[in-house]
Amino acid sequence: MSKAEPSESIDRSRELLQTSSKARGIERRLFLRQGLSLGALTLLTGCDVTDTSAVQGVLNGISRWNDGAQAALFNSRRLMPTYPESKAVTDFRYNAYFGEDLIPKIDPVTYKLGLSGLIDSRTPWSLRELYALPQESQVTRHVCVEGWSMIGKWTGVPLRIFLQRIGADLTARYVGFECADGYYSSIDMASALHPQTFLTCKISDEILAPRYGYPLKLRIPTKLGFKNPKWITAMYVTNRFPGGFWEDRGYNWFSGV
Ligand SMILES: Nc1nc2c(c(=O)[nH]1)N[C@H]1C(S)=C(S)[C@@H](COP(=O)(O)O)O[C@H]1N2
Ligand SMILES: [Mo]
Repeated sequence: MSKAEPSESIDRSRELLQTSSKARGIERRLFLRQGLSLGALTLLTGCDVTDTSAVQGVLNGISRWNDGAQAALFNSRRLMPTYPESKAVTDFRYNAYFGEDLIPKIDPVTYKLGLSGLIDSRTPWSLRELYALPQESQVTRHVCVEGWSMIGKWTGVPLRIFLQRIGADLTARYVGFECADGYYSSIDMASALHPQTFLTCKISDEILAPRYGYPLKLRIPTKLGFKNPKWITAMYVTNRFPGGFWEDRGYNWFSGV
């Protein structure tokens, strides 16, 4: 396939895709992850790959098509591997789109989890109420798209139980999350109901440290790390595609592991 590449324009567009913002880097990684070269994209689409907005349009299209394929292949009963507790790392790596100096400080006394959308009981939940929900633990692997993974132990309520408790419409398409740092993300309902998808309050048997998302973090081992929002302040159920912080910047939305 590389023989057919008009190499000069491809080099130029590679350059364009690599330059400037972090988003450019993401576009390029999206290419590589999906195993597509710019040459292949030219052959597939006939579009001018030196026009980055046209390329981005095609990439978005491919990514959305990929979401549908992944959703169709998703087996809501298939469990991700679990590990013995001895394999769980206690000094877990910190990651966010900002440094540790900007970690949100959340006051446990005034904190409430806001609820909206296709939910019967939309009364906000206090931490005391969240802690009183049935708790389960999981020792699973967290996989970050940036190329590292770690096994950890998280404890919380299965999201399925919480969704049932608040009378969420389980036939709706999406569950969305908003966070204290302005981050946001969303998942499909099948993934939300997966038995290993938890709303967690603890890591390594301790209340989440601020850097790990105090007081509430979604732990969803079937998806990449960036689909595990920390510092959650609100949750909603909707049929309108909600997107996400990195998802709206070029990361594939479904992002199954
Ligand atoms: N609110 C919020 N949640 C977030 C992020 C973020 O920047 N803000 N980063 C995501 C990414 S990319 C990863 S890998 C994990 C990191 O979680 P950890 O710090 O507990 O390892 O959090 C995810 N959840
Ligand atoms: Mo990540």
